[in-house]
Amino acid sequence: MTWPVRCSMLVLALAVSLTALSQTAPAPSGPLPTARQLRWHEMEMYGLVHFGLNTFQDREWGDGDASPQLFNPDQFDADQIVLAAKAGGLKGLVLVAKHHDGFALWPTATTDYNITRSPWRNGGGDIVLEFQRACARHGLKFGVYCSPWDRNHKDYGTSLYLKAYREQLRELYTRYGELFVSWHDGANGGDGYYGGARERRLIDRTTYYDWDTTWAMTRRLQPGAVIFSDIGPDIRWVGNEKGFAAETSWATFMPVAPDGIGKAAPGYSKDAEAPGGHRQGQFWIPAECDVPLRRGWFYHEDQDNTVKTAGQLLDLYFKSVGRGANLDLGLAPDKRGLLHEKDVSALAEFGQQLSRMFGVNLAASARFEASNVRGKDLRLFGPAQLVDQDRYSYWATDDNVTTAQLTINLGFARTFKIIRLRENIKLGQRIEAFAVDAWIGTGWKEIATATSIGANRLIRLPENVTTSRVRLRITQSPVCIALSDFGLFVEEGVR
Ligand code: FUL
Repeated sequence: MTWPVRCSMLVLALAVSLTALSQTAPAPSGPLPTARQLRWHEMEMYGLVHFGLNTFQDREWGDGDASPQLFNPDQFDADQIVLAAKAGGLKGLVLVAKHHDGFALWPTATTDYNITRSPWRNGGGDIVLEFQRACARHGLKFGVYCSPWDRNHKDYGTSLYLKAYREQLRELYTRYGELFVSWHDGANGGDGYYGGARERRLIDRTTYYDWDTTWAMTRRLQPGAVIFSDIGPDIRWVGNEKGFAAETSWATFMPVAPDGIGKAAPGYSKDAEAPGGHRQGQFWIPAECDVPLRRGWFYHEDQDNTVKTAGQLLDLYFKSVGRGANLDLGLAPDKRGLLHEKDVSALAEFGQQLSRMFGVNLAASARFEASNVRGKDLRLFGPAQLVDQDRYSYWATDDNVTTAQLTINLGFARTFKIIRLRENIKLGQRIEAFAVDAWIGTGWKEIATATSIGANRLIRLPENVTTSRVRLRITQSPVCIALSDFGLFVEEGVR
């Protein structure tokens, strides 16, 4: 080999290894989200529709003995409900296909206690299908909630009921297209009609439902759907029905039984641990914050004045989506089969405020300076990745750099009130603490500190800040940084 050839080969080898070095992404850290969980995180908000015999009885929990003849929503319009949800920024709807009273909103072969026995459309209707089709028409995802507790079923408490319950799920999983979630609540109050027995039936929540077998079926028939329950396996209940996660909330979680020792199960877990999750949790099980738009989950005329205002919804948005969780907002169609006008306008106003607020990122055209960029590779790991709207492109630091700072030069004085950060969660939840400073007068002034970020972290400052320079300091992380988003937003006209 001649000298020039040897030389150029050396240069080539060097170039190749340098490129390889600079292009190495940080190693993932801790539990990681699955593809179906990533899609769920991207949704941020969806709705939970409660509608059924309860609506016609003015009740939250029916006993399971009401006549199907009561169900007759003469103006039912799934499009009206779905469009109202869409205007509110909701990206999907979960329909309660069967609540605890056992009344099935679809023509199921598993029980007579279903919609075919109602006068609505002469028994030929299918509410589940109507919602699924309306969601598809308007670009929303669709999911189902089928209550495990069934106060109508005569076999509730025996293995015969469990067979019927699984068959109900099988029908729902196979007739209504691709579902984004299979939602399972943990309630079981004991008393019920139970085919006329009218008694109290208690089951062992840790064994009776044999969830692992059911969820294996979910995976087989709906591989793209996340499974929600108090404890996951994909999404955990946040532990309250008020719509908020803890200020520090980890997507990582380890289900714990109420006694702290036994096996946890849906309806049998330590709720108090759910709002915050566990930093050292073994699984990626982020929180869903469910809360009704009105006081109750079902429609009650005397609750027309309890519809949350757009301002209240925004507050909940900050305390759920803004803490890395998702918001699941309860919608309650009325006896007509429509969302009440008040609910429709609250949703519309909320949606408008959200799009106004997050429409313009004041940091989008800023000049970023990072104290460290992984492998000095600005193209792959530079701070420009923070404003490209891609949740998975990111600013990263070298492996040994676990604290870093970023200066955001806005060019001229801007006023903002909201700060948004996101991590590239494909690499796990990494950052544990950070601070934000603003250049005020002649120096830096700390304007915010916070902890967990994960899929999303929103900070709503107590007042507007006006500055031309902002500084982000990542102050604690066990591993190098992989931040995907930095945003500054205005809050105006929020009622
Ligand atoms: C709970 C139920 O008991 C409520 O009625 C409602 O459906 C709520 C979303 O889940 O477990």
